[in-house]
Amino acid sequence: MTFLIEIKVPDVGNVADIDVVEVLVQPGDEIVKEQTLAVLETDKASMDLPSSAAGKVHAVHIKPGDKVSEGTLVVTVEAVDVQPTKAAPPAEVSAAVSTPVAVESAPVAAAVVPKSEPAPELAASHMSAGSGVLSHATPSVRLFARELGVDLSQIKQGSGRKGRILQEDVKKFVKQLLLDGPVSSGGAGIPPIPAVDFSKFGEIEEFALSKIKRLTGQGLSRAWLNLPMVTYHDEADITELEAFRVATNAEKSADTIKLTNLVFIMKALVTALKQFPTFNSSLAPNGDKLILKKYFHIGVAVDTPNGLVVPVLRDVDQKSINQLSTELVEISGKARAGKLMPDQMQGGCITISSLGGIGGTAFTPIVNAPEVAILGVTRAAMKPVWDGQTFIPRLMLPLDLTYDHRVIDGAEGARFMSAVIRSLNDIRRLLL
Ligand code: CAO
Repeated sequence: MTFLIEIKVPDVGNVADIDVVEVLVQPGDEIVKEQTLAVLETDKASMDLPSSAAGKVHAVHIKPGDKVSEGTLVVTVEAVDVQPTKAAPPAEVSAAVSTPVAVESAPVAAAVVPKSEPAPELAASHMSAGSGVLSHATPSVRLFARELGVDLSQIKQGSGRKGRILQEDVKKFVKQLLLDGPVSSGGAGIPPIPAVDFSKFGEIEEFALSKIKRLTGQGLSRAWLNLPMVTYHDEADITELEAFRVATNAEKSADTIKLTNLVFIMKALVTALKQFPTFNSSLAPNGDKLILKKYFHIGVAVDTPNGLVVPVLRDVDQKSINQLSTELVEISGKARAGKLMPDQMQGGCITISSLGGIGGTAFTPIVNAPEVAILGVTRAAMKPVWDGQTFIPRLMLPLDLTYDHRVIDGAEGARFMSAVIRSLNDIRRLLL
């Protein structure tokens, strides 16, 4: 026995005069449940109208350009083995409302139409996360986006008519994601930071980020999202080191390069790296092996007008304190002048980020991945230190060691830091 089932526009939330954009079936088509019959479009969204019945399309009652509302007849479907007196059970009515209307292929008759909520799928597939705004795209574009794993709600404005999202917009979005990394996209399922129109709150001015800032931002975000990082804080007593440094600098003629703490810290790092080779390593991308490095190249974060850059001083183990001082001045000067060559920023084993010339008591630097650790330095300060009998004034240098916890255990991190501190406390150890 064959029945005709009327499929009508369901309750779409009190919106009337919805535009019919596409009709995707024609008389004679065999359709299955949930198959999209038509695409409807309001000012804010386009939505698929899935079929609530399976069978053969008997007649199509709408065409592109029509305006429809709740209850408008969309198609009639010839179905077999359906009980004519029963409407499809509500649980199965997915979106459009279906009504079996007549027996034996009789003409469509009016019937009491059971109301159904818009199908969860109808709502969910168009609802953008969080905001409740409906995405505006045709089924083929949505299918394309789904295949690429793109959440259409993240594409704020399409370039099609009335802001409709086109396939080109999805491609552009993916391309931008690849260029930007996770910063602008949210990425890894992390919701992006919503756009805010700050001009609503007061006067604003916009500046394009420098290329260095954008690239550094990508690298930092990548590291932040990929590495489980721990930062360990301690202090080195550099009272004697400072006395030596000041005395040595006093001996230097005005035109020679002066020593700063940083070169001693570089040497102390090398000593510690030799003792703890895992700090001089990188994790293979698939995470199954550690690549140990037998060279000692140290990156130094340099603050430049265009942003942060990290030139690398090579073979620090083989160079004298004076040589390193000269090289640091040269390379940081080049960095500030924007004259570093790409290879001068490659090959680092570990990085030092020193804010000591500026101030601070502690911070949490981000590992310059694929390195596994970074040493932060802030301003040395005179502090009262208990020597067992009395407080004595000592120049204490705060150090912050951030490491990749997949490679370095907490105890190893603390031991490494202690090794660095031992060398700085007594720089004669650097000779050993
Ligand atoms: N405690 C106290 N004084 C310190 C110090 C410390 N930890 N570190 C440096 N100083 C002093 C120096 O001795 C120097 O003093 P004098 O002028 O009296 O000799 C003064 O501060 C300036 O030092 P400097 O910064 O020019 O030299 P440096 O070798 O210590 O550092 C460099 C070189 C390139 C690291 C530094 O100039 C720089 O760019 N720092 C910023 C790095 C940065 O931005 N890091 C943050 C990255 S995370 O966003």
